[in-house]
Amino acid sequence: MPHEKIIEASSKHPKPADRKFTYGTAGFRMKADLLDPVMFRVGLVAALRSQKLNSATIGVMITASHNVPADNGVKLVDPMGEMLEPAWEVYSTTLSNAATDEELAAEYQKLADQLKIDTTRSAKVVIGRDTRESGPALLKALTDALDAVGAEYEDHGIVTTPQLHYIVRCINTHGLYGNPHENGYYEKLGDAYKQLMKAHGVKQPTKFTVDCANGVGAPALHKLAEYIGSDIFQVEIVNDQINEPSKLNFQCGADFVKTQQRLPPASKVENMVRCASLDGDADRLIYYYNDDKGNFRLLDGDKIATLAASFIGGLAKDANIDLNIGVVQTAYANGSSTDYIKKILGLPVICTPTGVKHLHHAALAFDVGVYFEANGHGTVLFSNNAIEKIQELEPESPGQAESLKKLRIFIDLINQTVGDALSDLLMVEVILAHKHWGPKEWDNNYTDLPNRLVRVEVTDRTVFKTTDAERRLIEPATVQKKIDELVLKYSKGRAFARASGTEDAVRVYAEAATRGEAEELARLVAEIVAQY
Ligand code: 16G
Ligand code: MG
Repeated sequence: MPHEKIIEASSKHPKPADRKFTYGTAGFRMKADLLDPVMFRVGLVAALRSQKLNSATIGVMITASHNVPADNGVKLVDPMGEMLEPAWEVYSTTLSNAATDEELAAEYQKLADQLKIDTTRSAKVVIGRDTRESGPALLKALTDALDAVGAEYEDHGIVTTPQLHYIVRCINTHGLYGNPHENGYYEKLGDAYKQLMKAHGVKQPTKFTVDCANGVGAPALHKLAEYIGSDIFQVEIVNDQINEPSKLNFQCGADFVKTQQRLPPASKVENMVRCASLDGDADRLIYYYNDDKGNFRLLDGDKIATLAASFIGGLAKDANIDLNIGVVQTAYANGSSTDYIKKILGLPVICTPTGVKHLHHAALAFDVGVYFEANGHGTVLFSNNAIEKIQELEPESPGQAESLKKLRIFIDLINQTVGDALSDLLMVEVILAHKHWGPKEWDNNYTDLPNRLVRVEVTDRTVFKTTDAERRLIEPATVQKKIDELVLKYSKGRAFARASGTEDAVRVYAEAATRGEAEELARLVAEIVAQY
């Protein structure tokens, strides 16, 4: 009886009575020493999810991304490498909160009955984890659950989050998407990069520096760089000390650079040298440089999105192929980037709530959907319709043939499952090389409006309810009216407040024509919010 096995196995992973767990924007995430019972329960959910989907393989990624080393987390990956279906986030929350081992077994059965899941059929799960010290013990809690219900599993060890998403898709497409292991990933991306650079005689502009946040992106980037070869990929890797767990995300990583607006201390580079940072699980990328006067300049997710959209648009035009290209952003996108996409690139823009799953979903509406959050999560999705069009078109001139060929390879260069720092990095390098651009030329596409992000502690952040893709508050009742009145006083002013999905706080974003105005607007909106 799986029932008794669940109860017995669960007794080694008891849930503390005073804890309430929630599958949030990025799965479960908390202090690692609290996560043990959650991991066990996630194992049960993963097995049920696989059984529900006719034994398709489900992914489990153990990571806490850019959080401090003492944290950890877990998230589930659906068969095509996409994020878990929202209804199952709720089931995960329910199972994780069952008070006792018996209650857990009962909830498991209740869910199976409710969803008509045949729990005797085979369940398949693949697992990956980041470099955190707590990873192996949490893996054990997970596999204890998988063993209890007789699920088959493969442990892929230390891999980036996007690598695990890639592996899941490869398995479920029976290799059509690529070979289902870490090396298959380097081969697929690396070959596409080599072809786009070498076959076209394009040279990488200069050496550049990548900060790997002392996380899992470091070994992955070393392997990728080795596979590609230093003749066409001249990367200087810093913050790659994964054997010192306390250094993870410390004074480095995409989040550090974005919030501190400065180079990580380890990146000792000359002015005008382009740099990039990954986060702790390598699903987020930002670029930056110090200009000729030594001023820090950020090239964030918005800049990556506009670079990608304009390059793909150009290729499509030269290939004489009609593709409906669109860009998906969130409210955090700088107003200048949105203007640039609409007015200069002439492309449609959709704004969604924060969180990769929302952007990803919206991007599916286009033939080519470019989605990026300003913080650097994002990718480019090519629809089946677009891929067919690109594969089938017969070129009528050498120029058209060349662009078509590049477009075909470009699809393989970009991870289609989820935002991927390494894949995005190769994409940016290819585009800069093709355009013969350094960081300054890229930066010059448009000038960011000065902006400010503030974190506000409130008594209860759940009272803040938003609408219009988080750009407006509907509750508490009078707050939006006050924000509207304030914003009117600032040239190019825009501001919004939203409850964080990952921290117990409300975030306030403001932008305006000058730095002083942006800061003042953010401060005043934060003061309004802080009253609740
Ligand atoms: C999570 C999301 C990220 C979002 C961030 C917002 C994923 C994989 N990650 O890290 O997309 O930008 O949360 O955090 O979806 P916040 O709600 O605390 O502002
Ligand atoms: Mg991450």
